[in-house]
Amino acid sequence: MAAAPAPALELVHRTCPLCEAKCGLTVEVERETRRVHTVRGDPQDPFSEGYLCPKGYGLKGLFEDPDRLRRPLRRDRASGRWSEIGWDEAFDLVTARLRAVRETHGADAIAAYLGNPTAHDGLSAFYTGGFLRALGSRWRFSATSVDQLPKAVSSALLFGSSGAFAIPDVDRTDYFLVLGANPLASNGSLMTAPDMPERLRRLRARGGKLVVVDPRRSETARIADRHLFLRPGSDALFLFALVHVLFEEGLVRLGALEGQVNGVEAVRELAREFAPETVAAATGVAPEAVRTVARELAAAERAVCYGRIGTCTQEFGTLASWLVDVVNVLTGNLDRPGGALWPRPATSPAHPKPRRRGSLPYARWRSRVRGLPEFAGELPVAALAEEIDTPGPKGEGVRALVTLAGNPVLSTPNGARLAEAFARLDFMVSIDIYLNETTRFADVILPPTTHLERENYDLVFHGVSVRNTTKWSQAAFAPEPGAMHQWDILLELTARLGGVSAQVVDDLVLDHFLGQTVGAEGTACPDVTKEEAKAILAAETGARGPQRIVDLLLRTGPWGDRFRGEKNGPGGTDGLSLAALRAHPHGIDLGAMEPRLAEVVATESGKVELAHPLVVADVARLRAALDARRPDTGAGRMVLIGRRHLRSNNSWMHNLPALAKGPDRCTLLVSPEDAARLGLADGGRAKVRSRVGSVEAPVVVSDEMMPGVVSLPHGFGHAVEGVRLSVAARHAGVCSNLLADETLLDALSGNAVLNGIPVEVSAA
Ligand SMILES: Nc1nc2c(c(=O)[nH]1)N[C@H]1C(S)=C(S)[C@@H](COP(=O)(O)OP(=O)(O)OC[C@H]3O[C@@H](n4cnc5c(=O)[nH]c(N)nc54)[C@H](O)[C@@H]3O)O[C@H]1N2
Ligand SMILES: Nc1nc2c(c(=O)[nH]1)N[C@H]1C(S)=C(S)[C@@H](COP(=O)(O)OP(=O)(O)OC[C@H]3O[C@@H](n4cnc5c(=O)[nH]c(N)nc54)[C@H](O)[C@@H]3O)O[C@H]1N2
Ligand code: SF4
Ligand SMILES: [Mo]
Repeated sequence: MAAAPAPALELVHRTCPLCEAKCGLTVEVERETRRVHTVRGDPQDPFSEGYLCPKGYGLKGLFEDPDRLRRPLRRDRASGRWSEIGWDEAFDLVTARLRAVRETHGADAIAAYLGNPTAHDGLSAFYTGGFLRALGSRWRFSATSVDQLPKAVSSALLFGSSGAFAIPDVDRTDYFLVLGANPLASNGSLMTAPDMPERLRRLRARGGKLVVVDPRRSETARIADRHLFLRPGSDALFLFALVHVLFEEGLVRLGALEGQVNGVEAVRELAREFAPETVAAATGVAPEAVRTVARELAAAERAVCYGRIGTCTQEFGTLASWLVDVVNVLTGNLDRPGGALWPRPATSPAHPKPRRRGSLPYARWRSRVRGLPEFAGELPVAALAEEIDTPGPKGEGVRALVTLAGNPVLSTPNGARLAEAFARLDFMVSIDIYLNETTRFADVILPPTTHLERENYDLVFHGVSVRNTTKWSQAAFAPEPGAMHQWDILLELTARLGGVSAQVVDDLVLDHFLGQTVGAEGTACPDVTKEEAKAILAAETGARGPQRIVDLLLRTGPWGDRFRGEKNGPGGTDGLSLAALRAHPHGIDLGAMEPRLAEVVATESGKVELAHPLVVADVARLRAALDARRPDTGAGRMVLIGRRHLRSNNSWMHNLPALAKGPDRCTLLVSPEDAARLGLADGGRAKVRSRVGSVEAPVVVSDEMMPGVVSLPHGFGHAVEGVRLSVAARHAGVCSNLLADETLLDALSGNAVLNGIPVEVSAA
């Protein structure tokens, strides 16, 4: 008997869209039957060299997940029932309702919230700005203000640009000082570097040192040369003490930065009062340990200080983020190989001239209820609930909401208040792939295609990568009939809100990028007219959609073919274009980061501004907190921090059986001292209370916790009415953001405090 013909397996190469590491994946698929055989790390990817984590494999589960939404849904408010509707009907309904709110109450009655996955969908990113402009509201929120906002603010103050994140050169450094990051669980953030375990192993193998400062002996701390316990929220004090020692012991060496930096003396003055001995009680770090780290940093040939979530989502997030870069400047490690550098994405301008900015995009408007400052066009999400549930005397306030790839009910502070506020909205639309804790309040859910059905190009994370590379992600499958890409959804909504055709909007978006890249002096291609460029793009890439914009940016970028077949590629090879990327499906290596300070710094003076007045003013707040920070562990008073697990991704991958299985991960970690003092037993249950809420969680007693600090991961809490998450519901956990207090902020940036939340802990 003849064997049945083996199914035709095809290999699809793409970049994993799930976290910032951006691993190259090879997906083995059977196109005809739309089956995913397996997902593997791609050994030929020049950046990730075959690495992947369990979440990468999760793309298979995500594609197959029966709970994942595939058609627009409409909720009947009376019955609470959901029904599938067609796209046209959905778009009509959404535009009519949003317009009605805008006409009656003004554009600011509509708020928008953008979640984390928007950063990973490069092709739809081109259309988000236009969509937000079509909404016309200044009430824009995003996951930025529960994440990297303090780093964006400090980078804007130091370097004149909120996107100018200096990235640790982990592959070449000799001394890696890590505060508030756990790359062995998170795989790195604002430091795109696939296979952090191997990179850190190599660092140590070449004689380098890894030092981790964290209130928990994290997975990363466990493999470090030294781990220092630090009281949550006291990083700015610790870093000021480091700076103090650098000055006191004459260890400051600007090196090549000499003449490029203003404010060194001002920083010396500010640091004077923060001696290691002065801050020790507040930080919990022994003065001698601070001095040792300062001396080692200064002595290392190449060293870098790096801070992430733990240094951002806390009371002094901006000061801590600023001090991280201050330390790099004072030790001469900014803009130097092995220190912190700025990557050069293939889609960035070929001849960047920093755009000097007169004024900072800060506090140009403020939130209505609490007067919180806008930054770069956004308000802090900690203000969202009150903007809905506290109407003004004339009925002012938010009445309609758009969420795009976000789950703020689980991800932002005081989720309970936010959920109540969402239930009061006149209208809500969510562009999302799940009916979850947030989208259950929507009137309409518009689900885009899932990752394996779309092509992708990474626009964000090439800009924070420890190495310059470029790669086009292939789609594994055509979209299911009747499915829409996220960019197409945004385009259609923009067009309908503006009363024009989608093609008109699409061409406007392209035109915006053409204006920046061709046909004028100072652009990459002064001798290529817009019309010529548009015609070439239409012929080679298509007459609509985001692919042609990627093609344009690649051709006009540092390695681009300039529309003239120029050999600007690495090593004098053919210049980049989308076609060139398609011909290299594993990606192209573009080399290590290189110094480029003059291209990046966009301050008025053209120099790094070490002592911006806003930062200097905020130091008074730090000083005032110094005394208040002595550990007070009486009567069960503790502070809460979060943590991440390799198999979990914020709030939304708990519905995939392969990832969700295994022991309960939503546990409260408690130090043995605290457990004994509070009468908590390993395996028992604890009640954790904060000003805004309380939850119960299973206790794990562990000496990895600093006494006085407990840890609960975020992103859980799936046991709520009305969600369609059958797997997640069985591993529901509790939501740590029911404890996060929306009134606790990093005052300067408005970022939420998610680490260092005062709580009371008792046996349940
Ligand atoms: N306590 C505490 N809270 C935290 C943090 C913490 O450390 N501690 N971390 C914070 C951080 S760093 C972040 S980034 C935020 C994240 O906050 P959010 O972005 O609000 O939350 P996510 O959990 O990432 O939810 C992503 C949403 O997008 C949907 N989704 C996934 N892929 C797609 C897609 O391709 N298109 C669309 N349209 N939807 C999609 C998912 O179903 C889900 O609803 O959480 C923050 N919250
Ligand atoms: N597996 C997995 N990977 C992820 C994510 C995920 O949810 N799961 N989320 C992704 C996202 S959106 C982001 S932004 C990144 C975040 O990437 P990371 O910043 O590496 O995130 P965490 O693993 O939360 O590490 C934060 C560390 O800060 C410590 N910490 C808490 N408070 C303080 C403090 O006050 N001071 C100091 N010094 N340390 C403190 C915590 O104990 C923890 O070890 O991860 C990304 N990658
Ligand atoms: S570390 Fe995991 S989730 Fe992150 S990009 Fe790689 S495979 Fe994807
Ligand atoms: Mo994040």
